[in-house]
Amino acid sequence: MVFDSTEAAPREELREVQDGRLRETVRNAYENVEFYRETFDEAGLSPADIESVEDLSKLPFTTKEDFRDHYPTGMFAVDMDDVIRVHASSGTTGKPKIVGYTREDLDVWNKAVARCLVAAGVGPDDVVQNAYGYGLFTGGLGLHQGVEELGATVIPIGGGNTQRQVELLSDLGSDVIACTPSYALYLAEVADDMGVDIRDLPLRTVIFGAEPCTEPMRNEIEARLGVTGIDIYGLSEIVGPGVSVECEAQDGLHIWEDYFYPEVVDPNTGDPVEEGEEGELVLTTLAKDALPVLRYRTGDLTTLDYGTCECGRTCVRMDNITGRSDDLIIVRGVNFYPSEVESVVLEFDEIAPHYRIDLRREGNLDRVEITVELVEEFGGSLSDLEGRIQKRLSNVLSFTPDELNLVEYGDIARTEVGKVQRVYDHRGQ
Ligand code: DLL
Repeated sequence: MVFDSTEAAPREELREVQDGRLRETVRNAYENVEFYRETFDEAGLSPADIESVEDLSKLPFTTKEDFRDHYPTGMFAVDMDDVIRVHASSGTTGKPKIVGYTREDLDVWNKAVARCLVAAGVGPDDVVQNAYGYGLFTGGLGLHQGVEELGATVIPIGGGNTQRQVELLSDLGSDVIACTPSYALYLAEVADDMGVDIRDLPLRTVIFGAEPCTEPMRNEIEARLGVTGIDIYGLSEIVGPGVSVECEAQDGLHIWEDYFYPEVVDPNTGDPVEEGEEGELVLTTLAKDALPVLRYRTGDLTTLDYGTCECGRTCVRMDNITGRSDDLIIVRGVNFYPSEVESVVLEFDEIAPHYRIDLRREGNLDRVEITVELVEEFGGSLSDLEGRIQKRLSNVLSFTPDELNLVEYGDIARTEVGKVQRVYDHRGQ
């Protein structure tokens, strides 16, 4: 089942659509956004030089700094009169990135999210509980309008209110819940405390996104809630949720290529990498009027796979994003990603799926402290457990963290709304 036939169109047909839309996008960006006009002029390029997606590599990248430098609306290609909605990225530092949509842009976004829902196995008869935050964050309204576009039922509860979420899952028999992966796990804990077993409820799918979810974490969500976990990806600068999603095969996220053109580049050199090789995802919008974006460096690390998917969709698949190029932690010359710590945390039944990493500097030396939580019913030997966890961490990270704290169940702050923070870097303070 697809929402519209483009998702499974022959690739030559898709390419024609992409090329036509790219030319239109480039023209719009050049004529209406001073930043792009200057960028083209500096590179000695004119819109006529970009005839097809193959010419994209001639263009410089657009970066997060470019958005910051043109805060709040300097990247817009239309007057505010034609913008009917604004949103903002959920960054925790600095100024947020303000993004805007014309009516046509919202229509594209609605359709992109509706495609995602259908790929996730959601149908018009389903009830979708939307636990993404409403407001400037694109998650809430983004998912909401996609559910309406599809003609399914949306419960606009938003983030937080967790006991009420559990009640509604039960009282309205929600088939699907959309939320961050960390919130899905928190929901399971609260349901446990309320004496409700979510696995006995009709809920069958969690559409999670907005933050990384490793495979072990997905398994945990699926087991604790008795659901299929479907990963949805997106970012405000490009549209919001709905850039890509897993289909029921759970084997990569289909990017809606007629709306968003993907490239993967080496994060250090900016050169394209081979298909299947990991690098930074770079996206170009192909159907956005208010905010056309050319070659945007997302910071998210992934690979692309143009192979055929068992679901019949021809749109390329990207791998689940488990890290960002700026997530990389470097301590004492060793590199690691928080997702590697997470994979270890999730291997142990004796600890809960929550952790935090604190980085400190003592003199000239960096220290890594990892804090994990014991499960409520833990009754074993602490020192034995600590030894086993440290051993696994050393194997996976190739160094032994300076400190491993085992704390009581519930001691690590949960996120009720928004994205969870795992890494606290105190080194610059
Ligand atoms: O988080 C949009 C969204 C809302 C996506 C709801 C999915 C569901 P921003 O606030 O602009 O937009 O943050 C975008 O979040 O560059 C990634 O680093 C991260 N991210 C989003 N989805 C995923 C995902 C929304 N499925 C930034 N897996 C992106 C991993 C994700 N990271």
